[in-house]
Amino acid sequence: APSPTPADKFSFGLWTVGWPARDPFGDATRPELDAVEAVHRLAELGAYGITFHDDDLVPFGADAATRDQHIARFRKALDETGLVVPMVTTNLFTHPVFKDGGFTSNDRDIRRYALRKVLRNVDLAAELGARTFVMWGGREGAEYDVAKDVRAALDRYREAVDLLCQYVVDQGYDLRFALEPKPNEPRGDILLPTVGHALAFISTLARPEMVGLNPEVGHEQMAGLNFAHGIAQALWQGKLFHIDLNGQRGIKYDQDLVFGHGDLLNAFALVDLLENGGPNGGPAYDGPRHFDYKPSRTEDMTGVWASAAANMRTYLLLKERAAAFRADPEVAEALAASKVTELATPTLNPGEGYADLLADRSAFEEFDPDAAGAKGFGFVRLNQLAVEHLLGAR
Ligand code: GLT
Ligand code: MN
Ligand code: MN
Ligand code: MN
Repeated sequence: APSPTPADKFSFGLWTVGWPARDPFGDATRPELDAVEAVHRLAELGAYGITFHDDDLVPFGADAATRDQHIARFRKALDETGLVVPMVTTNLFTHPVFKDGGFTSNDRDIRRYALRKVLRNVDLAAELGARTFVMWGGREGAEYDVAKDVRAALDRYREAVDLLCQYVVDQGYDLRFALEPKPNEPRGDILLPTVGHALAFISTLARPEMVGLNPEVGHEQMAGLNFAHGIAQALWQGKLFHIDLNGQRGIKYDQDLVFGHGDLLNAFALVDLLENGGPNGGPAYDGPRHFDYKPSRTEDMTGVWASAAANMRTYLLLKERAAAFRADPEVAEALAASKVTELATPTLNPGEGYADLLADRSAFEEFDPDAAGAKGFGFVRLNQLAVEHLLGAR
């Protein structure tokens, strides 16, 4: 595969390569990474963007002068490397004050404080030219059903998102919000647990057009869901504003592995969807290919940079394999034989309504369901062709 270049639009969270690998059971295994070094190393590896939480860049509670200093050195590194900041997000989960959530904490003063923290960071996002503002509500949830009025919590969630949209409109910022679903961890149950829940929530907002999704591979897979299907629906509804790529092996804790180091076949389908848009062609997504992974705790700093490169290389390899799959005449023939392409044909004829359908004897009276039911679709053969392309055997 070719080496990554900024044209590939690969971006990384500062908290990913910067994770010192502290987990609930063990201490950090790596030193803190300076944000300026992260910018330089990622640029050298061929990334185009870097993203951050307010508290990744400026320590929580720092005074205004310290904050300005941190932002200034970060900006200088961006200018030196040409790296951009396509997305910014706010940490509403680390400090103890957010232990019952930010926007949906039972404590009203904490909710007001959370809104102020986000508003301040929205200004910074706009100042740095970010076009997407991600909101992962990791602490918005509960462990105990009787301890959270979920309907009131959703009212407060909506109140928060509506206020933030109003602020962006009034300031004239070119910024959209992307909600990131996750089913659990760190809370026992998180609100807006899946792509589907979040899409339904967005439809109730005052300005639904300003709010979309930032789905993460592992988060949907933690719920046993098909990530490529979730992304297809988000695209179908015009809601794929951003994406968090990583790897996850089944229903367990959030692994945040390198992209492709989990369900590789689903990763293949995902890259094919993003790049080729499915059987009828055309790129489906042109936003950042953002990696939200954690370099495993077993790795030293050499391993951190190797894993960062691995995310991009795996994506490009899958892109190459997906292109070969789409270009293979036998695949085209198998897709047609499996009627994959026939699904794009509307079920009714142009102008046809139920009266015409009811009058069409071939659709029912003369239709032979037993004969149709006896015919195979050939999906296994088609999938094997995908596996062989993925394995480099074709
Ligand atoms: C945190 C979380 C990620 C989110 C980040 C954005 S924070 O690391 O685990 O999935 O994308 O808030
Ligand atoms: Mn995750
Ligand atoms: Mn994470
Ligand atoms: Mn994420």
